[in-house]
Amino acid sequence: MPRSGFIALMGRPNVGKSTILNRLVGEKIAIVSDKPQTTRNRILGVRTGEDSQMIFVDTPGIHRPGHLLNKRMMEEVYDSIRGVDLLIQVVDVSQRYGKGEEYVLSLVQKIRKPTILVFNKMDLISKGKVLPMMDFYSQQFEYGEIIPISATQGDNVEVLEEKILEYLPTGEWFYPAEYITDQPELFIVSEIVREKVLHHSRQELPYSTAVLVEEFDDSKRKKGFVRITASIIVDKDNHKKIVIGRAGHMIKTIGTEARLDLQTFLGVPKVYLDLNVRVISGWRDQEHLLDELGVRSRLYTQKEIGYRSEEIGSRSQENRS
Ligand SMILES: Nc1nc2c(ncn2[C@@H]2O[C@H](COP(=O)(O)OP(=O)(O)OP(=O)(O)O)[C@@H](O)[C@H]2O)c(=O)[nH]1
Ligand SMILES: [Mg+2]
Repeated sequence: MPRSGFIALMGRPNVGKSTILNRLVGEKIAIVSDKPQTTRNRILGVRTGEDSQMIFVDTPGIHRPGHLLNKRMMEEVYDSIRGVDLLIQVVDVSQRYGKGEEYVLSLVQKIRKPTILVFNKMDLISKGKVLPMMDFYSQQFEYGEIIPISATQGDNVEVLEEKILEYLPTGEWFYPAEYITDQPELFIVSEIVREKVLHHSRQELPYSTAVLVEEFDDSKRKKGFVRITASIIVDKDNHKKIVIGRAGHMIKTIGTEARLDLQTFLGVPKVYLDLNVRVISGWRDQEHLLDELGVRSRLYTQKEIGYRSEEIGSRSQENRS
């Protein structure tokens, strides 16, 4: 009998959840950056083996919601956790334990589902340092496993995979073998552009930028090219100047890097990418724009979890939103 089931990745922003997802699925389906709050919606990634199907759910990093955007991001987290068979709580071992981590832990304690604790970024610390951390966490919750890994180096990821399988129920597959993600192609296109914006921006810009694909013409795809027009949406006029850069330098770099990745992703030798920058002040609080941007709104799952998203605010003050 095959094993199959749902596994949610949860944790603070920037701990490496999306990197782990991409590793486990074996394809880059979620964008990754060194800025917190990179992932804004839940992302399904499926890995089908000979007699198993693991369905991973990557979630936005848990933080204090300020704007409507951030509230929706946290709703995505709660919604994702609800129905899964297994939770993977990801901790960045290079960061000190603080309020944010404490809040994630309190959620895990409250949800009481089978949970694997993953200590990620082991390449950044000496092995000895992990023992007291294991000791501390194992006193806080009865984790099924505690597994130290390095997602970027791939260290110990197979061990994690084997352990995950042990926690999945026996049952038929949910998706066909070739199914990899639920993310629409157009959404991934906009995310690839956003990833490049994140790579090149600093301070508040990463939090206040979005990307909207305005035109996607793939009528010549068989001939080897796709034409894309996309807007980088920013909150303020001075952000627009930063994204464009001196003599258009920055937007040119973003465009070049995005184009190369888009060619790989779409499997065509040539992508024509036309990038604009649009200022829409307060976009993070505009319902219709968030809808259009694919930051979905779902029903609050307070009942199942017993938490209000506002509570995150009082628990993890150190995160910005
Ligand atoms: N050194 C090191 N860096 C890592 C490792 N895993 C992830 N990173 C880096 O950590 C940063 C954050 O990774 P993401 O995968 O985007 O983190 P996330 O948890 O999905 O973040 P949010 O989407 O913001 O919640 C990126 O710069 C990654 O390259 C690791 O094992 N070692
Ligand atoms: Mg992420």
